[in-house]
Amino acid sequence: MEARVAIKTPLLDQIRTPADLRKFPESDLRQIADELRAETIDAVSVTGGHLGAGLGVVELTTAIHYVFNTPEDVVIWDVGHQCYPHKILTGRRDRIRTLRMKDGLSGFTKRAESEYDPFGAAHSSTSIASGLGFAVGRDLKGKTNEVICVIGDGAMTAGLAYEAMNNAGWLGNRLIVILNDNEMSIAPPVGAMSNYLTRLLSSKEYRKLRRLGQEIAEKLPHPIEVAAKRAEEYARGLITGGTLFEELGFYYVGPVDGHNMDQLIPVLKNLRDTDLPGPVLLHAVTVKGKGYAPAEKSADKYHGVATFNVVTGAQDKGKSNAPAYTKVFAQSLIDEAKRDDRIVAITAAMPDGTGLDIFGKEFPDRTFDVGLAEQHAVTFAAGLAAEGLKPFAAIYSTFLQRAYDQVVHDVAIQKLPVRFAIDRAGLVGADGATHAGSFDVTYLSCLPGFVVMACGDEAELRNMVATAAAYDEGPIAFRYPRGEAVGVDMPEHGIPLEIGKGRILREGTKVAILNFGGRLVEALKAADDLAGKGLSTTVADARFAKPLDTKLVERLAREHEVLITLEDGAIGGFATVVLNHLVRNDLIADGLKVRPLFFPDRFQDQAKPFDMYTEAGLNAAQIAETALSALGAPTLEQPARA
Ligand SMILES: Cc1ncc(C[n+]2csc(CCOP(=O)(O)OP(=O)(O)O)c2C)c(N)n1
Repeated sequence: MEARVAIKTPLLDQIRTPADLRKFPESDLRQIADELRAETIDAVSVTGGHLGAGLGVVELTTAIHYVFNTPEDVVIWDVGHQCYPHKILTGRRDRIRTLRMKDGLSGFTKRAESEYDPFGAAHSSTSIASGLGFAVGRDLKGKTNEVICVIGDGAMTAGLAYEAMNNAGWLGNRLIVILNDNEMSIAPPVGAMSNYLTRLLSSKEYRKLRRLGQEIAEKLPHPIEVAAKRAEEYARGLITGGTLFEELGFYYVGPVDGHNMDQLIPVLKNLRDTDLPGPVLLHAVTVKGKGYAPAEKSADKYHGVATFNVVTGAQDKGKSNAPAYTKVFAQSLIDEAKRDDRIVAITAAMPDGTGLDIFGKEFPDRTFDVGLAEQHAVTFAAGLAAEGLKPFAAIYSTFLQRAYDQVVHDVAIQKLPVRFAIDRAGLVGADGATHAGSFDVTYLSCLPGFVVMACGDEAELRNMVATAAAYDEGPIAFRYPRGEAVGVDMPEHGIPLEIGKGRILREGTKVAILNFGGRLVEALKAADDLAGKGLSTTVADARFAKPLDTKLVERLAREHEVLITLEDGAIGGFATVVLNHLVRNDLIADGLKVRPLFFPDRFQDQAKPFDMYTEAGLNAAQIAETALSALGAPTLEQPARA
């Protein structure tokens, strides 16, 4: 890597916690923010991670910790991907270059990490609901601290945010919500809410309210004055209707320039010092990637980056020999969609992450980015399926959790043929436990009528896309891991698989490894290791957790001394389906040792995927060890691995 530019941070060097920050005069805050921005850029250039969002809130972060008495005053960052500057100011600067690494700082807010992270996150739109919980709890306990939630305009498109605002407006507890409006989600935001916020910033009515906002910046009126002022404005015809936020019971303040300390500090002080009892929404306008030209210029504003060169902005993206699974999915779906015009695709604010940006270029009218709204995405897909279309809902395993009742109630019970393309199955590395795709096989395999597939390589993924496109009987899901695929030869077109039929890749006699999903390569390596010990090993790929290939399972159980099930998911998934079949049918004969391998019963912190899989006991050497110890044979010498 090229030499790094040394940065100078004389003021930031004197700040360990917000208490140190508060000792500085207001006139130094501009420079402190600039130093904080430089430190954030430098840190992320060596760790990779979320950059654009953090750069957009440098001033807000500085101002909030300056004006409010954190950690007594509770600050909740929505999603938490913008919290790196917050971590630097709250006692974690010395570890900021361990972000997202094994034993390092989490890339999100995390309760276990700091008292300045009162509520952990990583999935979006939880800040107002949790903040309201803090506010109501505070009032019940007779405390007087503030609760401040910072939520982006992208996160503001999720139903949960509205459910919380609806409740907050009704309950009327004191709560400060800061809407960080950068007119960006990961991709440019979509939907009526985005249009609404833009109108809010530009309309005549709001230019008037903006003046009101400025007055408020000088002095926030008492509740009674607010009411009087609004009555008077209505009477004079200045206001024709309240903002959506006001209708929900919030007092709306703004818009303010979220990078201008001279605006932010007085507004926040007034919010702090006013005796307004109910919830307030401060509308701050910011620029994602602010202050770093390569980020400001890029289409996604450097939402998530690899390590990079600070001077040029060039990211160190490794070369790969195999395509990414996501890309294989997108190209396979394009191939199917060319031949079947009923195929449509849905994403919840993740067009790049799911590959639907590629699909969307080919089929703009058949691609739907519904906003950061997985629940709606699934029910919308159910409606499309009921209307006779073939919807592919492309959602990460971890985010589909949010739409579980929609999967059960709107899709499964009605037997609607929604196709679920489940990306980021298994352990995901740097994003850690909140983003691991651990539970989908468990939560889908228990649903009557669901077909649940997982691919062991990219050719299988292509075939599974074709299988899903051809299958009209009911819901069907296929899962695939994050990142680079295996590098196998690809069929030109996908070939639909027989539903419920697995395959055998290698025939042996003593040990059988029955894989489901992303550990297939490790199963084959384990078979090699075992062959080195003279143990003949069968490797089979189940392809389906549901319906299970019972004939395959029975054969493996009958013809081997050890049967290992292998999957990249939690308990209750594939192994449970296999064990259930074996036990109910008395197939565990004398002498057969069955060893289910799946994720451990704990949330695993971030690390490199290989290390996380080692910790989970699911790499080749450990699979082979499992077989050897089941047979009472001497163990392998642990081979040195990269
Ligand atoms: C439930 C859920 N779905 C998807 C995501 C992925 N995601 C992370 S950040 C983000 C965009 C957030 O946009 P916004 O709130 O405007 O914040 P910004 O990054 O623009 O600051 C998305 C879609 C998520 N974290 N949680």
